[in-house]
Amino acid sequence: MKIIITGILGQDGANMAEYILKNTQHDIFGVMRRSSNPNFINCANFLTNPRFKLVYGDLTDSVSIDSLVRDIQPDYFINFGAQSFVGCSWEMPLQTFDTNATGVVRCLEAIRKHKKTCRFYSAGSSEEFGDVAYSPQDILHPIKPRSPYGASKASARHNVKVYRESYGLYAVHGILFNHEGTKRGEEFVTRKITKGVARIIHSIRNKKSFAPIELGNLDAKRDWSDSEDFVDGVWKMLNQEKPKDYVLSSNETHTIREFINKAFAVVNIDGIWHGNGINEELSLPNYLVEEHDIYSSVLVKINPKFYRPAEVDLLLGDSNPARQELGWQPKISFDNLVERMVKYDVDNFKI
Ligand code: NAP
Ligand code: G4F
Repeated sequence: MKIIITGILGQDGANMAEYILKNTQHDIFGVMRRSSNPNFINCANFLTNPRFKLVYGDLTDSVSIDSLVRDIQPDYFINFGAQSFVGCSWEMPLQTFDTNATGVVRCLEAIRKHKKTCRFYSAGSSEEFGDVAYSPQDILHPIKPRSPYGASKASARHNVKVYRESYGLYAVHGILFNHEGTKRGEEFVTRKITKGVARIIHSIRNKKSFAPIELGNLDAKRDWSDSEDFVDGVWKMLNQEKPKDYVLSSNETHTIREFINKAFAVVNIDGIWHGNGINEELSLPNYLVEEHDIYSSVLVKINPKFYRPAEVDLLLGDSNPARQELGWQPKISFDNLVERMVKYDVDNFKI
C-alpha cells in the first residue's frame, strides 16, 4: 500500500509516519513544500527508512497535488498540511483559507479524478466549535468558529461531506482537540511554556538572571492530549468499514495557568501568582531568589500582544464514540504530557 502524508515536517505528519512505519508494511510519500531552509528535526527517525520518500507538493498548488495523486496512485491520503496557527490566521486570512479549505478541495478533486478508492483524512479541529454552545462538545456540536483558521477548517469539513456523498469517496474529517508533544511548534502555548521553563531553570541553576515567559490569555481552557495517541485514532478512523467522522479528545479541560503551574512543578518550582488582568505575574518564591542569589524573580508576565481578536474560551471534548466504536484509547495523561515535554526541553536545552 502507498500512503501520501502532507505536513510531514510538522508534528502530526512526522508522528503519523513513525506510527505507520512501525505498525504496517506500507510505503510513505511525505509531502513537504518548497522552503529556503526546511527543518527536518521531526523526521530524523525515518528520513533514511527505505519505505519512506520525501516529495515536493503544496496545498495551494493544484498542479502539484494533482500530479502526486496521478503518479503515486495512493491507497491513503492523510492531509495534515495546514496553516495551523490560529494566532496568525487573522493576519493571513486568505493564505489560511487557501491552504486549509481550498487545499482540501484540491486533494479531493485529485482523488476523484485519479484514484477514487484512495481513503482520505482531513485534519479537522475543535476550533470549528468556537464559542461553544454546550460542554462537552461532541461530533454533533454546531459549527461556530471564532477565527479565520476555525472557519477554514469548517469549510473543509463541509466539502469532505459533499465529496463523500456525491462521489462515494472514503473521506473522513476528524475533529481533533489540542494535541501536543516534543515535536510541537514553538509558537503554540504549551511548547512556548515548556521551552521557557527549560530556559529559566537553566539560568537559575547557573545563578544567572532571566527574562519572564510572556503570554496572553491565561484563562482560556483547552482539552490537551498527546499527538502520538492521536495518530493511532486517525489511523483507526481511516480503517473503518464505512467512513464516519469522530472527535478525539482527552475529555478533560485545563486553563493555561494550570499548564504553567504543572510545568514549573516538574522542575520543583512552586511559583506565586499575584496581580490581575494585564498586571498578573508569576514569581519565584523569595527563598528561592535568596538561595540562588539571582536578581530576576518574575517567571511569567502578560503581554497583551498575545491576546487574540476573538478567543475560544473553553474546549472540552467528548470522544466516547471513538473509544467505544473504534476501540481507541489514549495512553498519555495530562500530567504525563506536561512532564514529558518539560523534561525533553530541559534535557535538550541549548543557549
Ligand atoms: P504543524 O506542526 O504546524 O504542521 C503543519 C504542516 O503543514 C507543516 O509541516 C507545514 O509545512 C505544512 N504546510 C503548511 N502550509 C502548507 C502548504 N501550503 N502545503 C503543504 N504543506 C503545508 O501542525 P500539526 O500540529 O502537526 O497539525 C496537523 C494538522 O492537524 C493541521 O492541519 C492542523 O491544522 C490540524 N490540527 C492540529 C491540532 C493540534 O492540536 N496539533 C488540533 C486539531 C487540528 P512547513 O514545515 O514547511 O511549515
Ligand atoms: O497553543 P495555542 O496557540 O493553540 P490553539 O489556538 O488552541 O490552536 C491549536 O489547537 C487547535 C485545536 O483546538 C488546532 F486546530 C490548532 O491548529 C492548534 O494546534 O493557544 C491555546 C490557548 C489560546 O486560548 C491562546 O489565546 O493559549 C492562549 N495563549 C495565551 N498566551 C497563547 C499565548 N497562545 C499562544 N500561541 N501564545 C501565547 O503566548
